[in-house]
Amino acid sequence: MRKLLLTGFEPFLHYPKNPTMEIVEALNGQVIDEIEIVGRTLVVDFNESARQFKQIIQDIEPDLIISLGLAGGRAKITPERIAINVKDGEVDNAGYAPTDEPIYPNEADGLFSTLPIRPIVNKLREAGYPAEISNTAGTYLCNNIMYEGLRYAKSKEHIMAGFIHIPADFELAIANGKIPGWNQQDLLVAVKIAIGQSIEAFHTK
Ligand code: PCA
Repeated sequence: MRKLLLTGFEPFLHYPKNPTMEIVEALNGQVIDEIEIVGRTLVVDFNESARQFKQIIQDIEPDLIISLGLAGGRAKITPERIAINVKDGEVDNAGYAPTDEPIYPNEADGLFSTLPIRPIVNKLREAGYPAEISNTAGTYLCNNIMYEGLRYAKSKEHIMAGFIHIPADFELAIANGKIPGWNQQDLLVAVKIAIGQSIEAFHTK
C-alpha cells in the first residue's frame, strides 16, 4: 500500500506541549483513499531531527510527505509555499542556535511545496476553517524539515511533499494568554481535510 508520512514535532521553547504530536498520533495507521498514514513525531533539534526524518523516510519509503508544525500566534491553518536554505533562530531543544547558516551550502536557495496548497486552502475555507497560504515557514526547525522533505522529494519524481503550520490549541492559548487557539478536534479535522486534498491531487497526478 502507498504511504503518507505525516510528521509532527515535540514541544519546544516556551510551549509545554505541541498539538502536532497529538494529531500525528491520532492519524497514525489510518487509511485514507487507499493510502496508509504513518505518523511520527520529530525532535526539535536541528541536527537530530534531520537525521531522524531521513531515517524514517528510508524505512517507510513514503509517496507523500506532509510535515506539521505549531505556529504559535497564527490564527489560521497555513500551508507553506516555500522552504528556504537557511538555518537561523532561537535555541533548539539541544541548546543549538544557528545564525545565518545554509542548510546545504551550494544547493537551491528555496524549494517550493509540491502539495496542492491553493486547493487545500479553498477546501478548508469551504468547510468553515480559516486558512491561507503562508509565504514563509521561518528559519527555525519547521523550515529546516520542509527543506529536507522537498529536497528528498525532488530526487524521487513521483513524491509530493510540503509543510503545514497550525495554530495553537486552547490549552496553549490559555497558558500563553496572548495567542489565538483552536480546539484540538478542529485542528485534527482541518489536517484531515488537507491530507484528503493532497491525496486526491496525488491520485490525479
Ligand atoms: N514549530 C516550530 C518548530 C517545531 C514546531 O512545531 C517552527 O515553526 O519552526
